[in-house]
Order: sequence, then structure tokens, then C-alpha cells
Amino acid sequence: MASDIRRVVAEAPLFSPMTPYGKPMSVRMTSAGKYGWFSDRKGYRYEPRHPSGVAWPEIPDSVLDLWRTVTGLGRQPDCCLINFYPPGARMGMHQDKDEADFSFPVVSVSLGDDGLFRIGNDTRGGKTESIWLNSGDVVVMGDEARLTYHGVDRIRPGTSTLLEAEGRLNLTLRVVD
Ligand SMILES: O=C(O)CCC(=O)C(=O)O
Ligand SMILES: [Mn+2]
Repeated sequence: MASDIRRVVAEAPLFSPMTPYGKPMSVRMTSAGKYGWFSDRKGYRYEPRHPSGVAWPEIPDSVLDLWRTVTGLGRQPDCCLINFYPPGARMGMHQDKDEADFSFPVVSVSLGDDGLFRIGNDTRGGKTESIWLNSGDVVVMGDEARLTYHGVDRIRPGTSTLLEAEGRLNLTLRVVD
């Protein structure tokens, strides 16, 4: 799967999106599928093209197979968001809510270095729990957990040899329409 993602990144290079508040995110990202997730001063949204103007590459079969196995759904995801966390990168607590239908789960796959994932509840603030996600771990955010706040506090560089560079890759599979 890591080599499939490398091919996607070769076609649709990683970029650092700007938050709506005007600060670049520390995570670098790209996408595969019908839509890619994007952010700039105008806000968070899905876009049909990479910022370079090319269409997003297709979602690799290895990733679609995992989606089918984990969800049992006939419906395929519209987006595979690829996040790359270099050492020092993090992602603040947020809900995934730019999708039209929250009855579909979001499936997340972690590859490479360990990441400290924090999960709360469906309101901002309040009690949270942290778990280290290791390479190969899959998290399904579905049903009552679909709109749970979550984020990544830090990664532990050098804990995996899967990727050439130090860092963590996370894929999230999303039904957008
Ligand atoms: O990197 C992770 O484990 C979570 C990524 C995430 O929450 C997102 O891309 O929306
Ligand atoms: Mn998320």
C-alpha cells in the first residue's frame, strides 16, 4: 500500500494547505479519488482538482479493498485524503464534517512512524483520550463516533522503517457526496 501511495504522491504532489485563519498547516497533504480535501482563506472544502490543475489520481485498489473489508459497503469512497506528518507536525482537534452524509464512516489508516491520536466526544473541549497509532492501524469513525472530535498531538520520528523519510502517513477514506 505504501508504494501505491508513493505513486499517487508522484502524480499529485504533497502541498501545505493554508488554514482559513491564514496559517499554513504543519501537515502536508494530497488526495486521490473524485475529490480532494482542500483549505485556504475561503475555508475547508472538497475540490475536484489538485491545486496544480491536474485531476486527483484514482484511489489505489489496495486502499479500496481495505475500505470494502472494513466497512462491508458497496459504495466506494469519493476521497482518499493523504496526510504526511513530518517530525514536529500536528493536527488540531476537529470534526470531519465537510461531507454530505454522516451515515457513512470515515476510515483512517496509519503508515510509518507512530502518531499520538487524541479522541474526545462530539462537543469541543471536555474529556479526551490519547492512543498511539502504529503503522498498519486502522480506525473507523462511524455511527455515534462519526462526529467525534479528534486530532494528532505529535508523532514519534524513527519508529518505523516503512517510509523512506521520517514521518507518518495517514489515509482517510471518505464518502463526500
Ligand atoms: O492523522 C490522523 O490520524 C487523523 C487525520 C484526520 O483527522 C483528518 O485528516 O481529518
Ligand atoms: Mn479528521
